[in-house]
Amino acid sequence: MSVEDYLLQKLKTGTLHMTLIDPASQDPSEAGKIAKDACALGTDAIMIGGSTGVTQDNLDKTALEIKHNSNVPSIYFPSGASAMSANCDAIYFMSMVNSRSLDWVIREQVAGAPAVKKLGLEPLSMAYIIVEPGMKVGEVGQADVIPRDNPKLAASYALAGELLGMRSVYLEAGSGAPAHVPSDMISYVKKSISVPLIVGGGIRDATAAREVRDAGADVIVTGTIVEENGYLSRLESIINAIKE
Ligand code: 1GP
Repeated sequence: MSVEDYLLQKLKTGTLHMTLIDPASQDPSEAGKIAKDACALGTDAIMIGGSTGVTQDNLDKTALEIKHNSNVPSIYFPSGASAMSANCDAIYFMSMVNSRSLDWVIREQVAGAPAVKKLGLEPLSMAYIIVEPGMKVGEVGQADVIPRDNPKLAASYALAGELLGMRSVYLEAGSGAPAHVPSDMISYVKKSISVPLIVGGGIRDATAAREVRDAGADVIVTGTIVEENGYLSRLESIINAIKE
């Protein structure tokens, strides 16, 4: 079964959780341990990526350890075309649709497409939308961040992505954001599109995860918490809140 079919099947049972692991944040064996823990707690997929510091070497080694230690698909969440690994099951083939730079809208995709094809990576097409504050990814990606009080603008970007043929939409507040994407924006975007809605950035506890789920997110991504000591109980309460 393709990763996309797996995700679509699982979505029929409720909201999904994905654990984001940044290859630049720990050594590969630690990444494998995090993946194993996250699988045991019920995460639905592992995303691998980060805004800076991902190299061919740390990506290959981290993705391999994750593959050996998990029983869910691993999806590469790239920051550009410079690193690509066949050790991942799929790749978010994504465009930062609100970037001011053509690099992140299409040029990196042009540079990376032949390697995706050659490696046989399954592409999961996605419109990536950066919401205020945007954090590092908003800065690096030169995003025209969506103001937090403008859900209509977010929905227009999301719908434009869907109409261009993109098969999912990601609302991103930025890793480590002090607040997640506002609930009214999530609801407004969810009502405007018919493809799965992924939400991430700044979701740090069960209350926030529940709020994001209830607002209409189909997939909730958490990253930073697994980089902190004693992440197990926190990750467990977030995944339980999403699945309850
Ligand atoms: C970043 O949305 C993800 O791309 C995860 O964000 O690190 O804040 O959980 P956090």
